[in-house]
Amino acid sequence: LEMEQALRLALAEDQLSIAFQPQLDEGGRIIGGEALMRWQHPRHGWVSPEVFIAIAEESDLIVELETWMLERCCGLLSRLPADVLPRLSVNISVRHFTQPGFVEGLTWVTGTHGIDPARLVVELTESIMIDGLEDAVERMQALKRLGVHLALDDFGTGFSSLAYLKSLPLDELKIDRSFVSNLDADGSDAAIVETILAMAQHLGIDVVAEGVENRAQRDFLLMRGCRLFQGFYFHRPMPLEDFEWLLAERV
Ligand code: G
Ligand code: G
Ligand code: MN
Ligand code: NA
Repeated sequence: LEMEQALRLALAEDQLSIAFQPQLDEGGRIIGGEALMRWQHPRHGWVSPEVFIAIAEESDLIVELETWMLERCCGLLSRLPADVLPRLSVNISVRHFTQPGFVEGLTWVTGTHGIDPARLVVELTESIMIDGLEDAVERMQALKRLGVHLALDDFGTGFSSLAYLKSLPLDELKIDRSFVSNLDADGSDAAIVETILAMAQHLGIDVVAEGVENRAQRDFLLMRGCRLFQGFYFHRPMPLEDFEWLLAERV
């Protein structure tokens, strides 16, 4: 509870920031970025998002944090033309996703900033199916009507049922980095990644490989049809200023 209070204060007192990790196509061109929340506590320093996101998710505080995040990201999208920054991905927790008014909120924030909703990628995890597949599909369809793009994050680590995939209105799958990191060492993870890529191709869903840390992993993925990449091999998450420099360099 103490931490929750500190986090509320952090939001009010401007201790939160956003790190951006570029996403690249097969030619090395930056096609977007993932926005990741950061918290620098005045005394304790950087607090891991694994820790503070989990605490925020215990209450509606996560809704406030992600609303702040969406506001910032839509602001950035409106400031940068689509040829400089085609898209931005934002993580949305299941608690926020199932909140009444979530779709209305997104409609409002994209509308007030005058951005094309298709430039916003909403990253969800398999936990959105916690209340059942039908509820999740219904909510996702409402988002699709607004025009935002939908990605399934950490794919392969949750439910891991492939059957539901065809019922979800997804634009993108993000292969969890645990599979990518074992590509060199582990034959079975290579098989899993190949299967995910083949399946996504059949379903017409884009795949982003996360956690790409070396060239061997990139080459393996590329040879099997992966076209979108994110990971330390290319860029680490970085402050907005650096991200904008990088984008300016590329144009
Ligand atoms: O950012 P890494 O850089 O350490 O992020 C750790 C975890 O925190 C990841 O699983 C990431 O998805 C999550 N995360 C970062 N920002 C947000 C956010 O705004 N909302 C949610 N739900 N998760 C976030
Ligand atoms: O769960 P989600 O995919 O949203 O989390 C993104 C997390 O992955 C962030 O913590 C980010 O810092 C981390 N990340 C991004 N690229 C790499 C990578 O190449 N290697 C590792 N180990 N982590 C990465
Ligand atoms: Mn993510
Ligand atoms: Na992920």
